[in-house]
Amino acid sequence: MSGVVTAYIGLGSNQKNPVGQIRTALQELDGLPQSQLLLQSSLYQSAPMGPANQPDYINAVAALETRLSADELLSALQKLELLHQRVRQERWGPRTLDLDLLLFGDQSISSEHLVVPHPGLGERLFVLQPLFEIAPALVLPNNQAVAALLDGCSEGGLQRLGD
Ligand code: A4P
Ligand code: MG
Repeated sequence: MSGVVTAYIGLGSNQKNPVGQIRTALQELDGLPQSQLLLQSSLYQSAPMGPANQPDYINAVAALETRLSADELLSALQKLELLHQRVRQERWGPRTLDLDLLLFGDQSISSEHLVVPHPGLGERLFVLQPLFEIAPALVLPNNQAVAALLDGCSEGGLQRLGD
């Protein structure tokens, strides 16, 4: 069995009631086996990256303390996505729930089905801002500081939602 690791997970949704999707998903993360939700960021709203003809996204980042392996955690995240996609079948909307494994302790992983740190992490304001909110001093395995990445991020606007 592996030791305890702090993993950071990016949550995103732009289906109808995305705020509800994200709030539910945060509770579900806390309910994962051998895992405990340590911190959750505020919720943030932004225009879609990619095709513009879809609703705005709601994003957040969570810190999860876990004894699962990275592969086990990825499988668990994919099961949660499926759980939410079942709800989506009844409605329209491009994306009910996207869960990205952003960081897994200080590990760098590059396998066929898992790349950590998540490749989009450094460029996406909707990931960097909530990550910085809960882990302002965090440094990536390649020694890049999240604060520096955020400073250098040129991506467009992000709105923090009130509680
Ligand atoms: N995979 C590899 N590494 C990872 C990792 N670190 N975490 C593999 C999660 N998955 C990882 O993922 C496809 C495959 O990536 C998985 O089978 C896994 O083995 P997916 O989530 O099913 O695919 P996707 O979500 O359709 O693609 P992708 O590239 O994850 O989409 P993105 O990049 O997440 O983009 N705009 C705003 N404002 N906010 C958003 O959150 N999200 C997207 C989706 C587009 N525009 C957005 C947002
Ligand atoms: Mg994804």
